[in-house]
Amino acid sequence: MRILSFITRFFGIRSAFPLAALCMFALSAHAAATAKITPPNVIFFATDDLNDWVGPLNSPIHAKTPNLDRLAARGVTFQNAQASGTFCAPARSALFTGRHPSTTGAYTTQVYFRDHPELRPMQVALQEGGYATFGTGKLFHHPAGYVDLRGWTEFHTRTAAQRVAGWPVDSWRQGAPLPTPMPYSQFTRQMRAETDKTFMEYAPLPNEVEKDMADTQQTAWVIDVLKRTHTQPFFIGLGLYAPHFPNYAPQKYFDLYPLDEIKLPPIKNDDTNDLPPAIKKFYDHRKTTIHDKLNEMGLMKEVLRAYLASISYADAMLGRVLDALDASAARDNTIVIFWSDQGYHHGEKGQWGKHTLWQRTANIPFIWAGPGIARQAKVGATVSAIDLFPTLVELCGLAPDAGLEGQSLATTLRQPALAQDRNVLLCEVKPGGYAIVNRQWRFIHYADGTEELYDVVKDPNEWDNLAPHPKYQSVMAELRQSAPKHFAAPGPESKDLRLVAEGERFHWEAKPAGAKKKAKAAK
Ligand SMILES: [Ca+2]
Ligand SMILES: [Ca+2]
Repeated sequence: MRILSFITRFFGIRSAFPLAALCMFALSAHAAATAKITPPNVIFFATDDLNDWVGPLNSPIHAKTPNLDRLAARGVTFQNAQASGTFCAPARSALFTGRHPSTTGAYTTQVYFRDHPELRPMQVALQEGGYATFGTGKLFHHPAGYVDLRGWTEFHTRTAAQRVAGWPVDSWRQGAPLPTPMPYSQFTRQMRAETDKTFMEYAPLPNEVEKDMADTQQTAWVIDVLKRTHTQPFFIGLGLYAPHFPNYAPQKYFDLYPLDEIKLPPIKNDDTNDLPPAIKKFYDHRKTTIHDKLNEMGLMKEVLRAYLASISYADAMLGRVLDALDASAARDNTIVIFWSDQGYHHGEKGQWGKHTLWQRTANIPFIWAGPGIARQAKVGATVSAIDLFPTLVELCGLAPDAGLEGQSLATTLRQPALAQDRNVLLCEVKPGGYAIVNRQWRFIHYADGTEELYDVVKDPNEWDNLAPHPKYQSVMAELRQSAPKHFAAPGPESKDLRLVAEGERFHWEAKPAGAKKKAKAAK
């Protein structure tokens, strides 16, 4: 029955197909090629804060990503893939639950498995579907208390201390190499002197410490897992912290980008003038704290170089995984998925960071390769990271989950020419706020009811907000129809909870009564 179920899902045979014929097909296929009809292995390669500045995508700036180019050549590149959240925590909660924040209430730092223990996350679905599940690194949000420990055959941490501290990712602590001096960047040092904040920190590290970096060590663990003998299909999730700040990367990756060759992204100075007033005020304030200072200090190219260097370092880790896969028995039966949780602004609309509903936060690399997936294909139709879970349900023959809010991309992966564009949802950090995106439009509706509209075909930089023009009212009315009908109330943010570690487990508790008031009074 398991083989039958897999055939049904993998080949997209609909229920109208006569059952008897299907059974005969299943049995003959089983007799002819039992070994071939095993579900595919999956390697999920996750990166953090990586925007679309990678070789396979059409961006004005490209990091050097030879290994991602190699993966794209053997698979499908989605050229208009949208994040499932505007920063790490909500994007990852949506990815693993297959549900948008508007359904789970996980709009910011909510812990979805505390608020909704009844939801069956992706790794549990895979394990129940017969998969051995291996995870390491930043798959979930990186602070302590975010790793959903259910459903893993093994979840690896770099140090034993992490396991009893609530499983933080701790990429830059506990023996990880750090620069001297620290902070290293001129911008961070100035910020530290003026405030107590650390931002835009970067540094080249000596090449010889690459082996000691957290991402390198976690990649090495994945390579060890690939070398094992596997008696059941496997899912391996490798979550890199790169290219999230701090951008510490070995010198050789910085050397790929001479400063005088760094191009700045297209930036329109008065770009925020046509935004709704409250939005303009908020983002213009953020602009003065970082963008204007970076500009004054003449450091933009240095910051960009460090980001590009970190992307090339992440790409090198992908290369190691691909090399290990190619040398393994799993070479021909493994799907590789490359994903980033969300993008990143480098000065566009005056922003250095994420959290926005604009394309710089929303557009992500999303590349799939493996058995049954078309090669050297580019898909311009709009998709979302929320589609990952339902796609795995179909490709891996997992039990259906009617609550999944994405759409399976399995047909598109087999036949990219059949891809159909659609309206995709990206929730903001506040309930009621969202973007609806398709191949032509980005429509933004903030929680306060103000709106923006961009024609991304004519205006790929999203400089001209068309929302105030009467002629676009009907376009917006139609896009508004794709908004969630209901926004779930947000669960408590992690700052309003208390993390309790108990050996290698942990749980979250409500803070004792009065704790919030005391904290407020102390401020
Ligand atoms: Ca992120
Ligand atoms: Ca504008």
